[in-house]
Amino acid sequence: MRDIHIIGVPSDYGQNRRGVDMGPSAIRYAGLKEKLERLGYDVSDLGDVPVPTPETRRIEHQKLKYLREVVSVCEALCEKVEGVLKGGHTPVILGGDHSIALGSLAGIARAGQPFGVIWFDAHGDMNTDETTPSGNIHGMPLAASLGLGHEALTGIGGIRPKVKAENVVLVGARSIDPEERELIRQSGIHVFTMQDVDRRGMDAVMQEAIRIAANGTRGIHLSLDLDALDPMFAPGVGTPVNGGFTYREGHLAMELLAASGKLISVDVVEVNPILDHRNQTGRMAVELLESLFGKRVI
Ligand code: B3U
Ligand code: MN
Ligand code: MN
Repeated sequence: MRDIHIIGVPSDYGQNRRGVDMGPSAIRYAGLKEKLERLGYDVSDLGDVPVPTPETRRIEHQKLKYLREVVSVCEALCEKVEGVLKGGHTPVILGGDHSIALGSLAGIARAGQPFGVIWFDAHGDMNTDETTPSGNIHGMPLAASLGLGHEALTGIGGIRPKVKAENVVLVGARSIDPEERELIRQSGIHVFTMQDVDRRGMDAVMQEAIRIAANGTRGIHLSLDLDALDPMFAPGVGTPVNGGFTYREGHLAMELLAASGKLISVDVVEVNPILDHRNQTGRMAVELLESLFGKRVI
């Protein structure tokens, strides 16, 4: 069994609501390391990637807020992820907002291509500096990973694009901006909306998602935005959207990914302890990771 290496990324530079910077702490506090060890893994916590203090920084670009800081955090994460993968281990990356996934994907790309991505999210994260309604970079990382948008973002890690659209699957989408919708259509990524999950069921959707992401690749990265879940089960996120996955759908999806044997890395993002209730969302993140790493009833 491959060892697990935990990397924290306490960055909230991709959005303007403070709190997600405490995500890694909340997830660790919910017992991540011990629970993965109980499943039989050797688990090392590599600590956090250095993140500058927001109060010492200012916004320079309204359509790409904190661009400089996002890039430096992602470059540092990229190096760590590349090192963990080249050492033969599995990185478990704790955000932070979703902008950090650019660093995760850059590191994976540097360790070897091609790979596939399953992006669990209520949102598309397919905006660019030209389409963004907010200027928040956490709405852009999937686009940037595909080579779309500002070159400072698409160039992180020195590989552009990091992943091919044909191996990218967005699951759980239910809140997409108008121009973002156009970009998604043109990009050629695969999208399973909540309607698809309702109509076909999580089992069929995930089997298909895994097939697409694994097709011709060396494995799959899961980018898990906790806002994919319904706010009833994950209230501690910055931009909750009603109508998300139930507790059981979330676990089934993780179990199917575990059974596929294709997982190479995972990032868990957007946990915001300030908006949470007694760390419910941090605990949910850990429970989902247990299922992802093979926890079974019998
Ligand atoms: N699509 C919107 C909102 C958003 C994206 N990702 C999150 N929220 N978490 C935007 O600002 O790009
Ligand atoms: Mn997201
Ligand atoms: Mn989201």
